[in-house]
This record gives sequence, C-alpha cells and structure tokens, in this order.
Amino acid sequence: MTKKVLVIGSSGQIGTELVEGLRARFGADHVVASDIKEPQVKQDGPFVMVDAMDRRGIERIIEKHGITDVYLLAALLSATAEKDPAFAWKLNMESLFIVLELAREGKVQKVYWPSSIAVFGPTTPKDATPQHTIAEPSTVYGISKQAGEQWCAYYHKRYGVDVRSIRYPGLIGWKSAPGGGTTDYAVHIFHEAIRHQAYTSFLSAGTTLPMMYMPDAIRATIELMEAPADRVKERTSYNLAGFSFSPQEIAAEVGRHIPGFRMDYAPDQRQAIADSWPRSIDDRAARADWGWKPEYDLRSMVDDMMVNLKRELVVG
Ligand code: AKB
Repeated sequence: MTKKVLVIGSSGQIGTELVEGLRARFGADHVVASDIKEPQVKQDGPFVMVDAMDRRGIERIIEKHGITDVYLLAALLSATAEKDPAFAWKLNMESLFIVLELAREGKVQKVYWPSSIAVFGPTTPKDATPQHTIAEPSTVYGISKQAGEQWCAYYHKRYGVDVRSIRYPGLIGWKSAPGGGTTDYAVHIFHEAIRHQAYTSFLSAGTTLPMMYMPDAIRATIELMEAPADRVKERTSYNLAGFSFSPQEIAAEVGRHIPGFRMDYAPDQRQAIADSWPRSIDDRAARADWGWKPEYDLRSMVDDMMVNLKRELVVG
C-alpha cells in the first residue's frame, strides 16, 4: 500500500516543520497538511482546511487521498489550556478519539499523537525522570496528555491500533512560531535578542527544563513512526531527551552571539507550570527500543538558531 500521510494541526510549531520533514522523505504529494489556520510558511503539496473535531471532515480527507498514516498535532498547550480548561479538554481529547476510532475501524493504518513532559507533576522525580514513574500532572494540558496516553495504550492493547507517541520536551526552532506553551520563552529569546538585544523572561533565572532542537524532534518523530511495530514497546508514550537548561544558561549562550545582550526576569503564571515539570528526562527506553539518539546540545542548537534566524529576520 502506498504511504499517504495526513497531518492534522499542520500550521502549528511542530506541524510546520513536520510537514516539511515528511515531504522531504515521502514526497510532497504524499503528505496532506490540514489545519483551521493557514500555514505559517508557504509549502509545496496539498493543504486542506479542517477542524480536528470534525470527524466527517477528517474521514472525507482520508477517503479522498487514500490516507494510511495520521499525525494528530492539534492541541491547546499548557499555558493557553489553563485559560480555558473545558475547551482544552474537549479539543485535546475529542480529536484523539476521532483518530483512534478511525484507526480502530481500519480506515487508517498508523497514528502518531504527541504527548509531553507535562504528563509529569510536582510529585515526579525531577532529575532523570524515568519512563515509568509517578505522574500526577497539575495542569489541564498535562491531565489531557496523561489520559490520552492511556487511551492510546488501551486502543493498542484492546483493538490492535498501531498508535505511537513521544513525550516532547520544550521545542526550539526557527522555522515556525510556538504558541501557548510554558517553554516558548526559549524561542522568543532568539527573536528579541536579534531585534532588540534584550529579552524579559517569563520564567525565573534558575528554572531548568528539558528542551530539544526541532530537527532532532522531527527526526525522532519520523524514526519512531517508521520503526518496525515490534520495536515500539511503549504504547503510552516515549520519554525523549535533548538537553536541559535554565533561562540564565541560555542567556549566556545567546550573549556569545549578541554583544551587550541583556536578560531580565519577570516570572508570571507560567512559572508555577514550569515548577511542576521535570528538570531532565531519562530516555533510555527510546534509545534501546528504536535507536533514538539526539544530535544537538545547547551550544550547537544556539549556534544553528542564530545563523538561521539572523538570515530569516534580516532577509525577512
Ligand atoms: C508547553 O510548554 O506547553 C509545551 C510542552 C512542553 O508540551 N512546549
């Protein structure tokens, strides 16, 4: 069967880069992008407007394009979800159920659904957080991701649905804008540093969080989805680690590229969310099961971000 991919929520931070990565690998016509918003950047290949909660609309796209694999990325992230918990729960869960049901009915072969370090909470061990550990999330986003993970495992065990997932840390990239996350400061800092040589962080100086550079995250996602099914042993979601840093540490790295760069701190309501999350992640299960290995560390990520974003913002 020819692989045909549907990405739901393709205009967001991950979707923008995932569509590009999938098209580079499988061909532009083999990847259908879809969202309720226009794409952030102009891309080759089909784009369809659809709401992630519109089952009939999604089914029509699947039938029309002969879709085999669905990547469901539509979600409200941690900070935005706290502003409207009821809607966050509705969107994050309803969209997942639609896709799991379509897979159960045999209308698609494989499903990808992103989880997050937000499944962990204040009672979780903070350093080298294990794959299997206490997970008592304190945000609605975390609760929806944790419940979603359990539904993925349930659909796999009960109905044989081939659903795969990664618990993303904070993601940093230059091609797309983040929206509504607690880790977004680590992207904003680059834009503000290049434009104004200054940034005010909404997290305190010493708040260490797990992060990853987007090329690693996209590669991990496609590698997990392309791994033989018997190598995918965790059917809730895989821990995945890149590197960890605090606002103070990334400010020092940014300062190497922007002379006179000034960082201030004004923690807001996102601080409490960050304080409930791990500082670092143990991803040995992903490494052992399907061969995950990150390429970027803090320094090489900052170097690459600076080169690309300076060019983007100057050429504009
Ligand atoms: C967020 O900050 O909400 C996301 C995440 C860690 O899932 N980036």
